[in-house]
Amino acid sequence: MLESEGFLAFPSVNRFCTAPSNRTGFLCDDRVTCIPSSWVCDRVSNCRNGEDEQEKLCGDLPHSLPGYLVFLCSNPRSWIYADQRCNGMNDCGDCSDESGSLASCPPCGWEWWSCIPVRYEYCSCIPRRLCRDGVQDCLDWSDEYVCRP
Ligand SMILES: [Ca+2]
Ligand SMILES: [Ca+2]
Ligand SMILES: [Ca+2]
Repeated sequence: MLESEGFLAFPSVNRFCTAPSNRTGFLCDDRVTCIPSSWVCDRVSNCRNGEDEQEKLCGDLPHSLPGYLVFLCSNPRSWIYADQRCNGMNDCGDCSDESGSLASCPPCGWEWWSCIPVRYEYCSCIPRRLCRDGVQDCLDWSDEYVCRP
């Protein structure tokens, strides 16, 4: 359990934290700032001292990252950041981060409409703002004829 939570990379510090919108995050050295997982190793310093971009973390992605920041897609060659799991977007490319048993996401929230999307970027629901916008987003056209924005 300790290894999977990243204690090996940070023997003395547990940097797990919860970023805004309930996303899995990374705690900066100031012990207050919690940045979303996907801001780690994105080549932009988000922590004051740049500790989110240090070589020890980013040298061998994703293995150099603590496990809680990483979600492994069902395709063994693909991985995403933990905060990209269950965010409605098809980040793995095969929807294993949204509709797979690995991800075990809750059902689409009220701001989403459940259907089979026609666009690759969504998996099992589309954002409600796409309802009645004059463009087909669901295979069955329910976004244009049933859904209310
Ligand atoms: Ca960063
Ligand atoms: Ca996703
Ligand atoms: Ca639409």
